[in-house]
Amino acid sequence: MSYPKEGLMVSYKATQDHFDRKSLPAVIKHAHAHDNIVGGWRDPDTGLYYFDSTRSFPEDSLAAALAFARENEQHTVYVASTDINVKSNYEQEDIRVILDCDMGSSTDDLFALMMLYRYMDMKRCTLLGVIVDRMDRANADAVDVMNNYYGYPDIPIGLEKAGVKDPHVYIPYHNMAYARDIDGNVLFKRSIGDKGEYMDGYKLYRKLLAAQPDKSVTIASIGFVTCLARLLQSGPDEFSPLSGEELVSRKVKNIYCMGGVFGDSFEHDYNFTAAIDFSLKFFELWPKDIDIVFSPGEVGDPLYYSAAQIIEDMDWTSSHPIKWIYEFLTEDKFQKMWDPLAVINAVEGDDIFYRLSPRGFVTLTPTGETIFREDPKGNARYQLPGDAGWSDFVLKYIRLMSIQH
Ligand SMILES: [Ca+2]
Repeated sequence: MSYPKEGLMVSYKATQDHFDRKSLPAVIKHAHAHDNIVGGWRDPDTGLYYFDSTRSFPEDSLAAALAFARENEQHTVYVASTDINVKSNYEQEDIRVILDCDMGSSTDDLFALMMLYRYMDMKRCTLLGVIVDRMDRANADAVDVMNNYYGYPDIPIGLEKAGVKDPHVYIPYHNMAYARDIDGNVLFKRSIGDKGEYMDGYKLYRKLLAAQPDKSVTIASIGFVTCLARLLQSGPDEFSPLSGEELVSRKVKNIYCMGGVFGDSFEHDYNFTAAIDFSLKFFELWPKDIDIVFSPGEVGDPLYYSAAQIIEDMDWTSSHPIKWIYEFLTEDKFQKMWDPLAVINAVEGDDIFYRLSPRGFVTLTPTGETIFREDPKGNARYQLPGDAGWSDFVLKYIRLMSIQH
């Protein structure tokens, strides 16, 4: 007998609920006839060992493992090399997501977007569109590159055209879309050519929301709220007779926002203060009965994804837009994984990954402070920081997504 060192382990439904000496032979018989793997765990509450005949998938085949988990009504996929369990959420319905990002500055936006493509591969969500809330078409072209690279070339992209002037750039990767190899050939494919136009971000919001069922859309906002503020102030147009506020009230289910400072952290919030006039409008006009979950910077602070790990995790290909940035553009030693936390929460729901604060209302001051007032009728909650084990788990989960292909 030996212990598997790697693989995505999923149990067969046929051997479900076997947990005593008497039922063990049936499990072993099934395992012999299938994959020769017996998985198991001990329930600390009952002291019982549960055995299952188990199937192993390569660790870069998460979509196939999850499809098998759903077929077999299994709640988890066990990742042998990193000793983590990934929830299959097999009963969850499709989540319709709009991603709103400040692409072109920090690379965690790219990882958040990558997670959404991987969730789509796993049939966990539908990405309706990507809004780039930072001006400059190169940033939208970078999203176009990502759409094409990950096999979703038709996902619509909107671009902010009257937003924040020259916000700070942390890593100048906006030219990634035009990268060339040493022979001068363009490295990454795009759908929208140099002469193509991007729809204004708030307009694309209006178009996408108008076409969706009521209360069905989840927004993951991981940059500035420029386009959201303009959406909320917009009037009727060719896409909808509703005002922006009415459209949001009618169509949006909830929003997950990377930003805010709560609890013990004193770190300055970037996303809201960098676009403060837009942020104040957003906080004023966002409907008070639509849930908003904040992901404060301190929750993602311990999640260091190092440049060496990024390059290693993407060694399955010689040409990758995120890896290219770390190979050729930046000396940065790591990127903190702030933005993926809002996306993970948006797709996986509120009960899986996080502890959330009680409900309340959040207001924003003109200096960018987020003030939380507890109230059971409030629409706002925020993620609470996890312990070291939690941070380790989430980083392993994001890294597992990086190796999928
Ligand atoms: Ca961001």
